[in-house]
Amino acid sequence: MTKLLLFPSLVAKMMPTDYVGFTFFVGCMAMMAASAFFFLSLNQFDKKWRTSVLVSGLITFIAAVHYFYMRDYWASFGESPTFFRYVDWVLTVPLMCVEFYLILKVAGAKTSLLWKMIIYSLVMLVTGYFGEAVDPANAWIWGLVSGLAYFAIAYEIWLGEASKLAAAAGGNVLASHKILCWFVLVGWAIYPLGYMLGTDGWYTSMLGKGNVDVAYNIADAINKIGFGLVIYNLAVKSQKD
Ligand SMILES: *C/C=C(C)/C=C/C=C(C)/C=C/C1=C(C)CCCC1(C)C
Repeated sequence: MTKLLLFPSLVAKMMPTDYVGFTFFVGCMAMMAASAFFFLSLNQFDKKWRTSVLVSGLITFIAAVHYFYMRDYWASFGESPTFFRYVDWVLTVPLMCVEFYLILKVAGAKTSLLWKMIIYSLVMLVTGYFGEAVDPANAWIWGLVSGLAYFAIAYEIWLGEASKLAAAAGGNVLASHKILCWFVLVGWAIYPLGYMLGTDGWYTSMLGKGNVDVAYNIADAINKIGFGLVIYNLAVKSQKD
């Protein structure tokens, strides 16, 4: 008893078999290291590219802070930190839309394109949150609406206005835009899969249940850090030409 009072535990225990906790821990470190990398590289870029790389760093930095919260939340309660997860996404996914807008500005991208993509992403995330946290009994309906908004984003960048701007820009911008498009189509597809593993719906009999956080943590590392590195590479290349 006295021992408890003298040494209050400030850090939760992590079991060696807690692979969910492990991915949260690694997520913290990866997001922090990536942020340091992007921020410390800023000086090498001129003004035009500095903003884009700065946004890459902000995305991983915002995620790093949320990962520290989520890691502790998981360690303390053994529950999915759904609320912090969605706060993180609501901040970082619109910033990824900003990245698309910033690189397409050379071809004359307008803020209306940016707002359109931000609104799609907010619809995608708010309906996803409802399905996971507010009205899980109807998870598949919320997930479907969310999926439609996701589809709208993918359509915009692959075939819509954004793709036309990328084609007009050509060169390095077009090449990088294409890679980012693949991130959205393949990397982002991990999220709805995680959602289906974590909620109950008609798909549960086929997919079974799994840990939603492992899927989300892996997807975040791929998408946030990978996305940032594509922008970083584009900045390095464009500055050389
Ligand atoms: C850094 C965080 C990123 C890139 C998060 C992306 C999240 C998604 C693409 C989530 C999509 C969802 C669906 C398409 C349907 C089910 C609900 C969501 C929110 C998991």
